[in-house]
Amino acid sequence: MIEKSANQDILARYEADPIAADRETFGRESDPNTRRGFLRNAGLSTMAMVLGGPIVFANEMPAGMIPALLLGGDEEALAKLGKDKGLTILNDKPWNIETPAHLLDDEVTPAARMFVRNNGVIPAEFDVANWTLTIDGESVERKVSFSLNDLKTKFPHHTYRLVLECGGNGRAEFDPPAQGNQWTVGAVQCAEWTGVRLRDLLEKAGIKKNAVYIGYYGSDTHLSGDPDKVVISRGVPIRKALEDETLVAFAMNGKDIPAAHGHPLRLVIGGWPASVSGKWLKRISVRNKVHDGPKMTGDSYKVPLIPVEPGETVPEDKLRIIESMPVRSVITYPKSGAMLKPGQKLNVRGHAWAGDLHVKEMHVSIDFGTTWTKAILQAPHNRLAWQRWTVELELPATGYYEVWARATDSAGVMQPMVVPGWNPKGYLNNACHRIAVRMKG
Ligand SMILES: Nc1nc2c(c(=O)[nH]1)N[C@H]1C(S)=C(S)[C@@H](COP(=O)(O)O)O[C@H]1N2
Ligand SMILES: [Mo]
Repeated sequence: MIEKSANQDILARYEADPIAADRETFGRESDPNTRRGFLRNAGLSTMAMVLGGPIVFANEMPAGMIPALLLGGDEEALAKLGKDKGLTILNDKPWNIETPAHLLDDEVTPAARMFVRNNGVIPAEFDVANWTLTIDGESVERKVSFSLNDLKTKFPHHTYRLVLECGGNGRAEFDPPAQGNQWTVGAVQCAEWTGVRLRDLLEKAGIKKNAVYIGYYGSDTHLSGDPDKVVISRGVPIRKALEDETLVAFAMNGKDIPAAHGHPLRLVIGGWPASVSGKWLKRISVRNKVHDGPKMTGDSYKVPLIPVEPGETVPEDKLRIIESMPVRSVITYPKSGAMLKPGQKLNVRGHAWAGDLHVKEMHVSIDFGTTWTKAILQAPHNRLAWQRWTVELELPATGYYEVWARATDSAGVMQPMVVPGWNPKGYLNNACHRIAVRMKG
């Protein structure tokens, strides 16, 4: 019999910090790259107790491998993170979870259906009572700190629905493939965030004339376990930081922000790669130059200035930082593969968004892009929120169809029907989303 509480405890420890849990359980006094030789110690008996018997071939077990008994199925892991069982786990160290298109149908994305993109480990605990946000940097008149209570009580509250889309959404379609999470279409969400304007906080610190950029710092831990190593620290030019919709948020969808999404405080910046929306927010630096934290430099979140050959190596000075995200849409109903009865109308709907712009028109095609039908498109709930579109179609005969969806932004730019410009890190694939629909007699 497995001791349930011990099992849960070990699971919780592995979830919070797999590397530390592994070290705690097995010890690490011999070769750091293999467990060979130290399973004699106390770690072995602890693990044997949890597993209900000794690991017979313990000496052959690779380092860092969690015994399969301790791994739930995807559903179990998803449930523990408060996620809908239909989501797709792309990686569990760190957690990266994608939402299938048909689960993005809600107007406001519920927490259970929000994709998760972590670069490091979710903080193990949150000292909410003593949580502070510090504003500092070369370009502030004075360094200031706020408690959560200060933020909630001393500044006006604002609520916006904001599209947060990972810069790598759609990466899975690039050829040759780009390294990183193989997102398809579901690394996007539009939740409702409540907080204070970053602008109001920056004004308290006093923004110097030479301010160029802001950079955030969160409290997640680096995968290496090194407490001094920053996981990710990105930011935006000061003009974007000062926009009305740029929030330091303490609530999401009317509740506390969930652990995976930045509890208890998060920077939220709609329309730009979601990597600029720093989770578990502790500090914002106002910089006198383009922020240079981890994942701002090198080739992170950058695309070639001019088109390149697929597979080409692009030098850093030929890359630009991604700012506003390109126009895109997703079909959220029906689910791909839907089966209709003869004569049944096909109702299709989804969302469309366009970075800092808005979506002007939405079209769908059932003949591989030969002809297009205009969809009904709603105005956004607020600037930088996605827009609902709906359309009713008639299928001329029984058989197999594909529905393609194409949005046009307020500057007249349309989504491409095929994968756009290849780039080394696989960003900004905004090709039309397509689903399969069948009609059978
Ligand atoms: N502190 C911190 N903030 C972060 C990240 C992170 O790993 N650590 N990931 C970023 C990236 S790359 C994305 S796409 C979004 C994902 O937000 P979500 O997990 O709430 O969907 O958070 C961003 N903010
Ligand atoms: Mo991302």
